[in-house]
Amino acid sequence: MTALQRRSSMSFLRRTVLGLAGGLSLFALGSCSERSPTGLGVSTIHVQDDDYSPPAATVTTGTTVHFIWEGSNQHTVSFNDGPTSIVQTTGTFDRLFTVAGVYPYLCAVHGASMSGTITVQ
Ligand SMILES: [Cu+2]
Repeated sequence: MTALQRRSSMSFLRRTVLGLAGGLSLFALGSCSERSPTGLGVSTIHVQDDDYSPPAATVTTGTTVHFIWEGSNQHTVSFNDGPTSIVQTTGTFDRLFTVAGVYPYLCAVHGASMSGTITVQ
């Protein structure tokens, strides 16, 4: 390998490393950005007094939906098909969705007036 070839392969390597670093920082920025509260890909639902925000969310299969309690009243997240949180005023509840479908849930304390739906595509 000539000195010129070595220099040009080094600069190629440097460009590749810089390119990767640039790509990774873009990826990091993307994953930190706020997602639309009602659109595709929502993964966090806020459990408030006395509703869920947003009440309807659509996610893709493989998404874990993260419920976070933010009010001061007691609430649950209780899915019609079984999984349920405990009654609590603070904390979180996670559910991983691996099968497409519509998953209604409600608060066992407040009943149908506090309900939501996760649609998994
Ligand atoms: Cu409630």
